[in-house]
Amino acid sequence: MVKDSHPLTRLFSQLRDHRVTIILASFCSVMNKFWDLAPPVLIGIAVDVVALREESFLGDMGWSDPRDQFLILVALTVVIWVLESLFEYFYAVLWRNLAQTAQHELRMSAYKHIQDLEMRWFSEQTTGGLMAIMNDDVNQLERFLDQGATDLLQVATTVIVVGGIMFYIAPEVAILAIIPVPIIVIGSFMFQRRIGERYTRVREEVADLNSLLNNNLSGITTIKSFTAEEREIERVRAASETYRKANQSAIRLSASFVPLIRMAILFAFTANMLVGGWMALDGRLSIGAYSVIVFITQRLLWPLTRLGQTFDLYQRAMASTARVLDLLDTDIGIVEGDVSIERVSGDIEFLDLGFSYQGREPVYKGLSLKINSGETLGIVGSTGAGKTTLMSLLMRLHDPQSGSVKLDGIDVRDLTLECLRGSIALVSQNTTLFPGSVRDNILYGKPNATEEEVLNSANIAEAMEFIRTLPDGWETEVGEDGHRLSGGQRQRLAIARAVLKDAPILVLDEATSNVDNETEAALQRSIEKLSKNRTTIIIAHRLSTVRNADRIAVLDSGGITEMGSHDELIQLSGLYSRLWAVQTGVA
Ligand code: TTP
Ligand code: MG
Repeated sequence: MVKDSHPLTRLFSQLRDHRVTIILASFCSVMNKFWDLAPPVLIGIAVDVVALREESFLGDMGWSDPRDQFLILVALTVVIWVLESLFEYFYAVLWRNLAQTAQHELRMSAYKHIQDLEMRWFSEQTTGGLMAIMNDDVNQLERFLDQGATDLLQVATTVIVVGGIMFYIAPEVAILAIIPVPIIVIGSFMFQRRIGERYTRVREEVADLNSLLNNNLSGITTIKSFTAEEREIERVRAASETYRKANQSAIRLSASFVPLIRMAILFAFTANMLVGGWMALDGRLSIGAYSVIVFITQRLLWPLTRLGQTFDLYQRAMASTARVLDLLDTDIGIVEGDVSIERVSGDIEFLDLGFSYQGREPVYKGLSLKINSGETLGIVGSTGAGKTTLMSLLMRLHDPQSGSVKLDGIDVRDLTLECLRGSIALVSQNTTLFPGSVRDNILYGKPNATEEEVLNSANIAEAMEFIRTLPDGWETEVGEDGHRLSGGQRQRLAIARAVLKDAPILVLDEATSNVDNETEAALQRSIEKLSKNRTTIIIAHRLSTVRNADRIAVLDSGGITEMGSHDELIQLSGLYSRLWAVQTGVA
């Protein structure tokens, strides 16, 4: 799909599976309007019958008795009203269902696509912005399909049918009635442009207001602890006020639209009344035809007053469609390979790595590190040294700019993501728990695990005891991101989840930083057992956490500066031994 083709074209191609529905729905909208325009003609015929009796239009068709003519008229009216209602029902059902389906499909493809995008892309987005695309923009499209598409079709039908009837009856009068139409359409469009700018501002202001509210609600603890309530009220007040002002300026303009259109229609209406009336007096226009003209001009009014709104709906929908489809067109930066290793043994090698986050100083300058299968490796280094990033490169959350990462001798870029990420159990520094029960959160590591496996992993993670004391035990809801648990409890659930995954490689990134020393010691013993038959990488600031590792790597100034067992590193009298001295209080 070409990015710069018109959003409507792109939308149609997105909805191509629903072509038949769109055509049927459009047909029903047009037919509904068509029959909706019939009553003025019926009134004209009725007047014609009363005025001309046997000589009337219906009389000419062969029904000479005026009483019969009225019976026929009634029958016609019933048929027309039934048809109009039927088509109304069908277009409403078809468009609305299409709108819901399109909304659902678009949201799902957007979500699926977003999930596959690389971390680098995410770091350039705001959650608020992405939410806006998946909610507001997708909804906007629904609103357009629900109402706007029918409106546009029906305005067009009205203008064509009313124009056609008038031209048939009295071409001179028809021209007078049609003259304002293009002016109104162009006027609406220009008006829409101007109000569009104001609506854009409203949209921006509401986005700002929302992200402020969002941030404040999730940061309520910080606000309270700094007793910043007054300041925050002031900030919210200012943002809400700006939003109100933006809306008011849009309202001022939009409220003037319908009255203006009404004035334009007034011209057509009075001109018809006058010119048509004179023609009727002169006998050049039958009384029935005159009635049709007067009544049907009225019918132009209502759809045209809605035109501004409809254009508005249309433009918003197109802008939203463009945003959603642009998102769908975003390239997935991380392209997976197709090699899948039968049994990963857990040999990891970082070779001459060069990597920097966008617009930042390089994190590594040719870092090389080999981790043997089954080994337990500790990684230490100051804050921001690049420990977490190294694990991100291993899992291909990012790709390095130079050098390579290998798993069992195979470049990770050649592996399927399923194979690569499936063979690594990660307890990350910022664990995310999902709303749900304690059990659900542990099961996240292996949804089809048995009860025994779940209990076993909770045991290893030293989580059994506190789970038992929770009000609902295993079924206790942990809340959004586990906020109803303590930091250490969250960490232990995260460990249990990773243990349950039972992968050949286990990565613990500051996984025990929030638990007390006693619990950590217990955890270390179980992790040691666990690490017997798998490659284990332990990242920690607390050196006692990595002390028992087979080897410890010190990450500093973009490379591995020291490497060896705890004792060897102490002997070396480098950074590690200095840190050890500080932490144990011997310095
Ligand atoms: P990390 O790899 O996150 O550093 P770390 O894990 O060693 O630090 P800590 O002990 O505090 O957990 O980050 C390495 C550098 O990369 C750091 O300077 C911050 C920078 N960085 C970015 O520029 N963008 C990012 O998205 C991330 C995650 C880090
Ligand atoms: Mg880190």
